Amino acid sequence: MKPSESRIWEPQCECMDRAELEQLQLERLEATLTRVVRHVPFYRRRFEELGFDPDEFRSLEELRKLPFTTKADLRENHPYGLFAVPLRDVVRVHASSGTTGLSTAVGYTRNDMRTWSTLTARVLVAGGVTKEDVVQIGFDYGLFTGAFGLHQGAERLGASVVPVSSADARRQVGIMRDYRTTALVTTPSHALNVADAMIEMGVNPASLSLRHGLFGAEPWSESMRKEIEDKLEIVATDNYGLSEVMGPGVAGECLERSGLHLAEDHFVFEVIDPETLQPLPDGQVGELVITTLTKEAIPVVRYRTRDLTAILPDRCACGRTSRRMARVKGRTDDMLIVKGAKVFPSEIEAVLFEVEGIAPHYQVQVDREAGVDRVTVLVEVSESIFFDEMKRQRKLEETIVKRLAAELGVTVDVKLVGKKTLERSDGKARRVVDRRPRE
Ligand code: DLL
Repeated sequence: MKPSESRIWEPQCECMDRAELEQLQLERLEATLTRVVRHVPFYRRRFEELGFDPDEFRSLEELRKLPFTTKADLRENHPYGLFAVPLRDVVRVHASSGTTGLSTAVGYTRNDMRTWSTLTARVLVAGGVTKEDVVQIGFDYGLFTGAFGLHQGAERLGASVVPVSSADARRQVGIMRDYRTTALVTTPSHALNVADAMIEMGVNPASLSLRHGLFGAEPWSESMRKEIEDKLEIVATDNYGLSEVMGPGVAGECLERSGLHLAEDHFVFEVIDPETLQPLPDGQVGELVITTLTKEAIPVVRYRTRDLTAILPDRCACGRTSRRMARVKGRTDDMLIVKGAKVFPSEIEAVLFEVEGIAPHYQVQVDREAGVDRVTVLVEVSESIFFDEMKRQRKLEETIVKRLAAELGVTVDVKLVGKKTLERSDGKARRVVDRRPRE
């Protein structure tokens, strides 16, 4: 048996025959649509306007006729306006992290909690975690769904959970060493901070028990994965989710690491063109749209995630039959238009990790001068380079500018800054600082 074959938490669901899965999706979708029409005035109104009757719903394709739900809809109905159950049936409330403004409340019934921990357990198992593992959770415990979500999944599968929360990187290293942590769960940017702290503290990764890293909650690049894996001497997997539909557990990589398996028995996934709003075929990058199939407290229909990805067409070698999505490229609202070209911070990141002599910490600043957007990439460099002669600094700057121009198709400004000048985050990294005046 290949090692990956034994790493499936719920084979009866994750390896389901496709026709059977689609039938299950259809049944669950009908139930969800009936439930929202009955219990959520927002959906009732919208469906009535359309003359849509859930009882006449016959095929998954018909979902495309329904309107999208957006972040603005959630905001207008904050905190409990979109809940389909009374608050007495809600056992937990969390919130989206508010990356792009006000965060919005989400709730879970007892059944939702059960589903959630099952799905995060799937992600953990797919990433190599077993009940023998000691799982260190480095996400912030609070309204953010990351810590509680993965914590519950790890407990569910019987692993030993160390709920450190989003402590400073050195503290994470100390605990990792003392508690013999075998799996680290956090954001990729925090994982890199932990790796750097480990080097500074003179801790040899080979002396630790750490083997797996499950990272998510923010975009990261393949080059960043390599950097983290090399520094921490682990296997790192990517996992994705968003609080509006549940939190972590929506999708996660298996050890094949060729795309994130989608929990299709609990959600319907579509990819649309964010401008025309038309569905895109598998393989094409567009905005991910998610409909919940089993959520009781706050079901959502065609939620526009603003995350850019593609559904991968082929089957994975691991044995799961679920489709996968490509690593998230970024959010539609993170996209910068530089001299007419579309640029994502993750593309900048991928280049930076390949340039020798720079610490891979960066920030993208956007200003507007005389009506034109100006992008400056701040890059941290090692002390030796920063205090080195100007000539060497210039040369490095030029190399980065050239490499970025080759990749992005436009020239952006690059500024080298000293080590640790850029803000470090214990949670999601703030990669873009937008200083353009608000319109
Ligand atoms: O970040 C849920 C989560 C927690 C996922 C822990 C994975 C691990 P929110 O705070 O609501 O929920 O933020 C959701 O974060 O729409 C994406 O833009 C981004 N995001 C989440 N996971 C990834 C990922 C959690 N693996 C928003 N890659 C989403 C890229 C991600 N972006």
